[in-house]
Amino acid sequence: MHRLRTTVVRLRPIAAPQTAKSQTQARLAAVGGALRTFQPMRSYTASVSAEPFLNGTSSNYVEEMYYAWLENPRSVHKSWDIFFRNANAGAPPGAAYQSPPPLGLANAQAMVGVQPNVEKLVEDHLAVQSLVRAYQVRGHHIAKLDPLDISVVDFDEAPVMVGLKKVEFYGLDESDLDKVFRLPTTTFIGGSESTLPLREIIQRLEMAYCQSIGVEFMFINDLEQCQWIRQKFERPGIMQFTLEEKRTLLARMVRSTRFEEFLQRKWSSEKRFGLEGCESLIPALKTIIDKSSMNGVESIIMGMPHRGRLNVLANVIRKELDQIFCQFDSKLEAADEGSGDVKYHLGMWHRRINRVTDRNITLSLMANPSHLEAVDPVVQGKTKAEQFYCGDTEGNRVMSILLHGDAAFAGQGVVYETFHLSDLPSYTTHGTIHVVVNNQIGFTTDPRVARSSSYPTDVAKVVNAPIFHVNADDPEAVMYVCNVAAEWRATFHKDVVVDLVCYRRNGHNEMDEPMFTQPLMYKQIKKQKGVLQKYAEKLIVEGAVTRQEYEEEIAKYDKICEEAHARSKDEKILHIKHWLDSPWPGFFNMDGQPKSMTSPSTGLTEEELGHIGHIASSVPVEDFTIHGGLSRILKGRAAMVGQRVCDWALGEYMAFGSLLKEGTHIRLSGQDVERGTFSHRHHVLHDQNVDKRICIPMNHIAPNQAPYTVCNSSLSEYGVLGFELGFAMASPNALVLWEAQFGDFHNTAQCIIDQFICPGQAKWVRQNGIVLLLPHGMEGMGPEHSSARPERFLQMCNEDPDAYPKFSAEEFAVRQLYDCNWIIVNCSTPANYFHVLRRQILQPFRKPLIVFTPKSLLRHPDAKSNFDDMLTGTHFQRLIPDSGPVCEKPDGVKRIVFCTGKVYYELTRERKNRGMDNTVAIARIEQLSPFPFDQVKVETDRYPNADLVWCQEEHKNQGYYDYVKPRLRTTVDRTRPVWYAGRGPAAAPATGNKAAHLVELQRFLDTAFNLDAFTGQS
Ligand SMILES: Cc1ncc(C[n+]2csc(CCOP(=O)(O)OP(=O)(O)O)c2C)c(N)n1
Ligand SMILES: [Mg+2]
Repeated sequence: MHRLRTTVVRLRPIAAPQTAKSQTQARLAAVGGALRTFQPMRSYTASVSAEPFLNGTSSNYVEEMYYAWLENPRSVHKSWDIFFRNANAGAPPGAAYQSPPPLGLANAQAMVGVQPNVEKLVEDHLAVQSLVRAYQVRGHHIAKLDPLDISVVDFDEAPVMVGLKKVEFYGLDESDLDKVFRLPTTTFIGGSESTLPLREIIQRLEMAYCQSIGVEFMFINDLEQCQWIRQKFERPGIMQFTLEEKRTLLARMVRSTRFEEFLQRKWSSEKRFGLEGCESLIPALKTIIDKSSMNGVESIIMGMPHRGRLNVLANVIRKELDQIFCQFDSKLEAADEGSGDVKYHLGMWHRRINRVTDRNITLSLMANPSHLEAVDPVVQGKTKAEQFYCGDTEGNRVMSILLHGDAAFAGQGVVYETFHLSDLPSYTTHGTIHVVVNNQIGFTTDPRVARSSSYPTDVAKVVNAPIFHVNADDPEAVMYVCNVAAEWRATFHKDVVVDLVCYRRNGHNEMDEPMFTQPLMYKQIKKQKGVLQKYAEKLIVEGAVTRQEYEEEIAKYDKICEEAHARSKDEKILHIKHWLDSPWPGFFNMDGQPKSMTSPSTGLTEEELGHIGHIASSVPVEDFTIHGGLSRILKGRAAMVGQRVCDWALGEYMAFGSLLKEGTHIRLSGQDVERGTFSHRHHVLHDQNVDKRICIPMNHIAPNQAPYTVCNSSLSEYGVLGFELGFAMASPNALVLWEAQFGDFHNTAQCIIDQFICPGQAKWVRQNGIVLLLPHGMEGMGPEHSSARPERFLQMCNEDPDAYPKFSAEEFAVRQLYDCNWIIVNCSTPANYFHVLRRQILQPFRKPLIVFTPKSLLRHPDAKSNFDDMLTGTHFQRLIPDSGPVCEKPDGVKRIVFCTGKVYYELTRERKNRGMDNTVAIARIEQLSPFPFDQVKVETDRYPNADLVWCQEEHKNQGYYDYVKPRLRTTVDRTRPVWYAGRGPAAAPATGNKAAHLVELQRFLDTAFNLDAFTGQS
């Protein structure tokens, strides 16, 4: 708006040689192209002050006319035609206007009556244009959106100045209602007419914007998109449906309504979070799916909360009804693992023929936790992955639909985080259709105290998504907006929101009494006729169906339900695997078990290491200028390769490069991961002379390699981690990693960790191999940025600390891994990091992997690995034993210090300084979970005369101590005590004072090497 005004103020005559045609082309190009600017078409030389009617308020109108004139000079009034011609021909300021030739009598009267004055003509047209615009901007405020007619939407009491009675507001009066006005090009209400009487204009605008649909779109800063929406809602006669469409709609309403009624009849005391009050959700989703299938979509991934979930499973995804009904039988026995949390949380995957389009379509509903909206980014990640694997770069074949409750949509921040992913190159799914079940209540809380925005959907405006509010008691209007939403997505590949304004007939669940808290609303709801009944009556009156047909349709569906119910009683066993949202065909054997129980060697040949090392230290494209500092880094890498050693970054390179070469896709995402927070990675090289020219050497490893995706993310943890988890769900054959900027930031994604990553397999039988890289270490940087909170991850391991696992020696490691809920490692060497990344893919099952990654070790001269530790035959070391002088005389060793991660280097330095290399052994537990009981036992047996110390740099109530201590005790059968050397308990993860940090460090190192430290203690 502002831009249009300013450009018109700059109106200057077009340079003479330019033809109107070329101007029009320029305009069209500007509208359709990426650069949406009007500047090139404007080259007027005269000041606006010389043409008094070209002031700010008339400028919109004049601009519209000018565009229309460019396209067709006859489309504007003769006087304007002359003005624009004169202006174009370079007439001096003030001279371009000429009195218009007299109009034909009839025409003149019809247009604006006796109109001697062009200024009045302009003003009246401007008024009409403003009126049109008022409807477009604010018509939704007065649309009849609320079936209960008690709408709680707060528009700050700003009156909407539209309607036949409010024309004075625009400087018009009642006598103008029958005058004919030319319609601006920003409206389509005229259909094929370009002029209409004002009364008709208003009536048509009321039809378009103030009935059951409220369109919110004028905030979109793209003219083409606004025009597209206008024509979808303004064209006369748009809301007409064929008989067949109406009957299909009725049949869908019957299914939706009778399904809930059936459940209510059979299981009246069960919670089902029914859909009553928003039954049109089912036809809404089906319309979106039909239309999208028509547009070529083959797979739809859906995420939704509790409300109406069973109905969606039954009537949209088409899960067999008996499979749903049997979930209400508490005597079902579980046939497989999983918590059996079927009804409200488990997902579903189903391929079927879409009856309307006769095409195959795969529908999946993602399993989700109670945590509202948490599944949103997960759905997006999975959608992105499916698009990626089928080469669908535009989102034409795979799409997502997200359902929301009104309270959750407004309240949960992850909604905003997910919207912000929607247009980022490495995260876009090319448009999501959001459907809000806006029952105007969240549990017992009404919107007036639940949100500060007018609508629950306002968050979507941040990405310029159009919002179609619709009265859910008008199923035809619902169907219409859903069709438009699907077309919008297919046309612009951008997000869109359908806001189904409805009510909730029962309490939050069927056991709740809503009258406690919403007495007036529920008095109204009790009076409310059901939407099916209302729609059926409408169609019967119209003659679209007979009452008998309607009743037959009901009886038919009731019978289907009854028969399914009878079948469900035979169901004795619950197969949770039938409720998987992402099958991994071919990855498991027929019984869903791993194909083998061995982990192959994760090492590489010398040649492979050399080759990847070479790529890591070179620029594999011509004429590419990298930064001088980076040249030095690459030279350093080349030197390391020459010496057959790796630092941390090179170890990671070796793991990624080799997996890519072997055909595994790798996706590394997180804040600043391309360079690496600590400037150590540099996976994307930037040409210093050419903007946006980049090179990713990792994609130049081998001709048939898998692609490498490395992407800096938005500054979000919850959204991005959820997204990557979803990406990792789609296929077991990809290494998907999310790196936190610093490990402590993971807690803003805690919900994804707690609800999905940690218990995902146990709850939903779905394995996931996502890797979390969490920089961690006490380095005197203060309480922030220090701790990735290992204690929290360790506390959530499903392993019994008090029981020594009963596995054979050969299978010990792999069986432990298979049984665990996640793997937690803190590697102290690049080689071990390299191995654990490769093992993640080479092992025959998938588990989440949490890696506490180093900061100072990235450049620590001792934290390097020799190629020998990465060669074929080598593997990940769960525990790295002491290989120094202690090995020669183990009996003489007085103490064995167990530790993990970076503190190892501090311990070895201190030991050396104290000359205790023969008396104290140091063992590194690299894999914390599953705990390497077997290997720890080897160490404790090796040093029978040593006392056992756990040393950590974290505070005592943090880090690993509480996790490790009982396991060490179990390992030695509680025959030896386990002592602690580390910082004392504290509330904050680290001191903010560097000097205090160093004092603390020295103090616990003193304890670790003081052989009398624990004497007399028990
Ligand atoms: C993150 C989160 N916080 C709180 C809850 C508890 N809770 C369950 S449903 C609900 C109300 C949801 O309201 P709305 O989003 O409008 O959905 P509706 O139940 O009305 O369909 C709440 C607060 C939850 N499930 N998730
Ligand atoms: Mg609600």
